[in-house]
Amino acid sequence: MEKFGFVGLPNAGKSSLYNALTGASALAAPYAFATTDPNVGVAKVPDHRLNQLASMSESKSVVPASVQFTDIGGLVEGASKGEGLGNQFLGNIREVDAIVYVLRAFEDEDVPGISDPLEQLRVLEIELTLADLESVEKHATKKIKAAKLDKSLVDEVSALEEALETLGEGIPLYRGNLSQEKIDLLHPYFLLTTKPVMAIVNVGEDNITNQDPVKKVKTELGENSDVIGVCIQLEAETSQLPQDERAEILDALGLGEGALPRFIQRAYHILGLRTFLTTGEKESRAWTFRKGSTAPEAAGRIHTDFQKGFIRAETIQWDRLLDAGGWAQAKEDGNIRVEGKDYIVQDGDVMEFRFNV
Ligand SMILES: Nc1nc2c(ncn2[C@@H]2O[C@H](COP(=O)(O)OP(=O)(O)OP(=O)(O)O)[C@@H](O)[C@H]2O)c(=O)[nH]1
Ligand SMILES: [Mg+2]
Repeated sequence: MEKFGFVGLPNAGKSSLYNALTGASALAAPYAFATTDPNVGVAKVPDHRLNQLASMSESKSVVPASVQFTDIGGLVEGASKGEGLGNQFLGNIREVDAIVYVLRAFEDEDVPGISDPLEQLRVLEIELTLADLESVEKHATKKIKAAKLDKSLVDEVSALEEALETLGEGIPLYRGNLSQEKIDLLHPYFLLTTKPVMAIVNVGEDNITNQDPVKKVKTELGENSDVIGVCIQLEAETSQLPQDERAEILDALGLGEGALPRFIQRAYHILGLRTFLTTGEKESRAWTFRKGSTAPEAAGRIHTDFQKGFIRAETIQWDRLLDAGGWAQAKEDGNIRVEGKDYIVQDGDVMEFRFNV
């Protein structure tokens, strides 16, 4: 399962966010490094399409997609040189597929630490960038030498050189101009700043409707970045309540269903994950696949036999199926397409696979 990691300064609210998502009670405390070993949890991806299909099919069970997230210990200035949890911390970040910066904007005298989200972002980015710079420097000289004899290394060396230049200017690679091809060539070096990032700004409970800190971070990370304001404390406290009570309280505060469903959806998306659906009386289910997967690859998410023995897929977009009112009707109307092994599965496709084992 794909996973993303919460990265932030001590007391930013990472463990509280973890608790809000899982309803768990990991230690959240007003002192630095309350978390040392990472907490790992799973969140269901909310999907209204799945719910609509399930009620169309009167499915007995409904299974949403899920993603994994890791609550990592706090990072401090100098982490790249071993300060605080240092190397252990950076090792934890290496293992995730995407980074969620948790930036504190709430003010609370009883909780030490800075409340300026931009200042925190600066510290986090510097530490990750320095760690990457060190990794690249370590490998670049060797590779440049090797490339003199082995011409097949030319592209990799040029990616390393470009990374070196960007990182040397203090710019994380996700902000730099490296092409996706070059980023892919850097894969063997397990860098941190080649991972996709998003940010959560933890706004105070006395300031929930103030969008300023969120806007500032978005401007800094770029207009296309994913930045979400969440009052983590509130969401964590209400996560212990039954679903309907929680919804009522959040709604009364003008927060709708809360920020967490939107957050999970965005996180899923930036990981390059997409959903196809299956639906029937027994079960409606959302399945995760990587953007760009072919029909047999997607079938393999259900069962390896489906991939090995793939014959063809029958498919229709979820909303067209809903319009038809059911699979049989859609088929009669000629709206179910038959696709072969080269078909690139689209987000929101409802699939049935034909296979032979
Ligand atoms: N007032 C207020 N307090 C908060 C908010 N979010 C978190 N806190 C408090 O801040 C303290 C630190 O929160 P944690 O979730 O433990 O922070 P962390 O990022 O996991 O910290 P480390 O594990 O030390 O890196 C706890 O006492 C929380 O109750 C918030 O939105 N408002
Ligand atoms: Mg913590």
